[in-house]
Amino acid sequence: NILIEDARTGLSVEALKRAISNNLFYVQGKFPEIATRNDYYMAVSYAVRDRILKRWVASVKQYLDGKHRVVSYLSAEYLLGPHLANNLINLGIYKETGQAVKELGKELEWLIDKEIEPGLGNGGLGRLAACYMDSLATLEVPAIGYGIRYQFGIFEQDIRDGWQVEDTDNWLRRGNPWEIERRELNYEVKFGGHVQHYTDNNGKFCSNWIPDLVVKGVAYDTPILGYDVNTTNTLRLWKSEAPKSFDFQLFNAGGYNDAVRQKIVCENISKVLYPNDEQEEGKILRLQQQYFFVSCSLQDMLGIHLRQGDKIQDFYKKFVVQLNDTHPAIGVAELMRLLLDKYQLEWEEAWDITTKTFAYTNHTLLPEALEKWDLELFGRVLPRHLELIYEINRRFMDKVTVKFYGDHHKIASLSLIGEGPKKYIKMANLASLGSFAINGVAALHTELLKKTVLKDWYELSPEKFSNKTNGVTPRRWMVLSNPELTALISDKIGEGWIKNLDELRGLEKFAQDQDFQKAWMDVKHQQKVSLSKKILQRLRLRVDADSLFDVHVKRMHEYKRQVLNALHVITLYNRIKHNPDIDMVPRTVIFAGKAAPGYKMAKQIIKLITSIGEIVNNDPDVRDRLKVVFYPNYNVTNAQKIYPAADLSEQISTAGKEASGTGNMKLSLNGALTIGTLDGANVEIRECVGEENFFLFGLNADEVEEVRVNGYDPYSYYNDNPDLKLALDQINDGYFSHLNTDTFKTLVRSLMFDDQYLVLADYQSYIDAQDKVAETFRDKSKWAEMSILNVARMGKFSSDRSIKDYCDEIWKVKPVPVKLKN
Ligand code: 26W
Repeated sequence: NILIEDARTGLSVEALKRAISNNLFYVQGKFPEIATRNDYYMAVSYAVRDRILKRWVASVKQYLDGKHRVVSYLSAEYLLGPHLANNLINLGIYKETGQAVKELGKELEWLIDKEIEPGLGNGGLGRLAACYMDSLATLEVPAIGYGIRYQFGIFEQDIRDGWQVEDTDNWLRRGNPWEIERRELNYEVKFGGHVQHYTDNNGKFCSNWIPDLVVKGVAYDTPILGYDVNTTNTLRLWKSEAPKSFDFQLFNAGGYNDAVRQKIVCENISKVLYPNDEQEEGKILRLQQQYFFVSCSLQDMLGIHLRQGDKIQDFYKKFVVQLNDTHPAIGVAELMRLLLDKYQLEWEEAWDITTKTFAYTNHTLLPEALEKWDLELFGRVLPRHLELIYEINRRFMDKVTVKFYGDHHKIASLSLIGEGPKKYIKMANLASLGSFAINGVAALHTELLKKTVLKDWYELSPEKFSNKTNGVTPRRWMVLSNPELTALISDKIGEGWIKNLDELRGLEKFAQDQDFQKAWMDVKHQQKVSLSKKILQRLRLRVDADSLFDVHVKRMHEYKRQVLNALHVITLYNRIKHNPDIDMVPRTVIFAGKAAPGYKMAKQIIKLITSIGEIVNNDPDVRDRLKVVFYPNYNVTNAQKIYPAADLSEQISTAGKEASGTGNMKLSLNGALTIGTLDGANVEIRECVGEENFFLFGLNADEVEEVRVNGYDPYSYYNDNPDLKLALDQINDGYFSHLNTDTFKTLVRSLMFDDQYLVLADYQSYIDAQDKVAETFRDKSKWAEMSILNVARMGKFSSDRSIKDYCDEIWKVKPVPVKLKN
């Protein structure tokens, strides 16, 4: 018995070697002489998956049979990153697998690099969902993540002539060994049509939704294994297809072409991820995507619950459903529909269950990101839900009108329906009303939520509100991406920190130790050399690994102020031009990030950065003192290579605009010091690492408000600051664009006469902070000390801490350890 178990799923080098060969032969029908790199990647992945599977089965059995509450995370995005290396680390067999692969004549790293990452997310929100899945499993919390299996994830970015061009992300083209297709697990989802009302034999008022389109959602499961535990949770992503019966009917009626067209319409729903970050589009397909995955997921949960023989009334005891922003907020109306129309509950009972089930996380304060659906469009796609939302709102408005009698402004603001030239549905209001808990993602963000976008909701139900500061998983963002730093840290304080990040505190006492400082900076240097090689390969640009690596990586957005950084680069360049022998700290300024394809200004900013790079990098006067890099196609894979090499982390958003940020945490945990504003989680990072280890600049959120109220005049900043004026004039006059004055016209105008994000107001303060950075960097020992202290004090920003807080304060769930039986 034990022998068989070992042969199939043993963790020794021998067992792994045999498993890889077996997979190559029996699963893929290949032998070493003809096997390709991808064949080997597949074989290793299947071998690893086999080892995860028995843990997965044990986990599912343990908590779906038992009486444990399960966390259901609803998210339109999961930015998972490559699986193989992560699973090897979480299983604890990285070394053994490396050895096994070596003995088969291949290199593990070479196979790991072959994986195409699943880019099923845009940025922060999607990556947070992935970190949370890792922490839920590691903390042994029963959880299911639900989402969409987009056939095409976030587009791939290429840079041509300095501009961004997009290419489709065909991530499934070589197959996906990590998912298991579950054809038998599928649900029907209705769209469009109309609703019939009738009274049944018992005199009960009933509704019958007659759709004009029915789509089938098929489950694809990916195991999410925790670190150093058996717990393996499920990420269940839905793919849309045409239901067999439906096209069959059309086919029989002679409508072959119609049947084929229907099939395409159905499959389109999970075809592609919307590449917009913080910008609402209001497209029908997007609403269809949201409803599609939420409906499948709720039907699935109800099925699981009822199969266990439990009462429908106890649904909320079995599942707590977290809404990752408002994208799945339609779930509130959908659960009501299912409880009323399918399970025949009374309104009050259904509403009671619904509002005990959902909790809502808000991820943004930007007004343009708030989801609103044109009411007419909404009614065409989801006629029954429109009725339900009207009824939810009618009952709510009855109460609110009494409570806030005469305060029309407040009543209108709380309404689920917005009035104007066109009526619309406010998803944040639906989420807030339908949830028992509402949270922001950093302390400042939560405070601003209570004061601004959700003010009226806070005044109505203050007890629902709490803060849950974001976190990131140290497994992927330290152990996996920075094995050298991991080894150095573990050598000093043991490996406990990987599961209990507060233990990093143990590094504090070595912060001034000369030998440790040297080892610390050696690791950093090694990482910078690696990244330099990548930059040389990818961009044919030579950068100096001894220079200060100044890293600004995130989605391109005006509020994130990549332009402010670009102005600093120009200012440094002008100092060199003005005084060619100037003694300055050499810098490599590294940018990376995608712009939403329709976001003109963000694309122009990319062009600005690449154009500055072209001038600066090729100017012989500059010598090796300044380099500008735009690293293309920023994704999880590339982020893992960039973070470890950073000396300086740019977190320079306009105060009050970045909800939290999570790249700030990843960079800091890899030893980068932060230059930043008092925005999002920067505030808490600074509190933790100590103000003396953080380069602060700029207006705070209150001052930003004040400047705006008093009438902001960017032009006066331009006029009064010669360095700023010179930089902007150069951009405007075509200094960086072959004297073409059109290229950056809209950008410069927007900065000088509008400047929504107060770039000009913060310019001088930023330059001063950057000068302080450079001065500090000259003192290598001081820098090392700050960097060590910085890492030592970052324990709070583990996603394990975030998830613990959610578990204790919102979900009320406890760990359920999974034991393996042989
Ligand atoms: C509907 C268009 C759209 C798409 C995505 C609007 C808004 C979004 C997301 C909410 C944007 C997002 O990713 N927000 C980021 O969430 C992170 C995780 O909480 C935070 O760290 C970032 O500060 C926040 O910008």
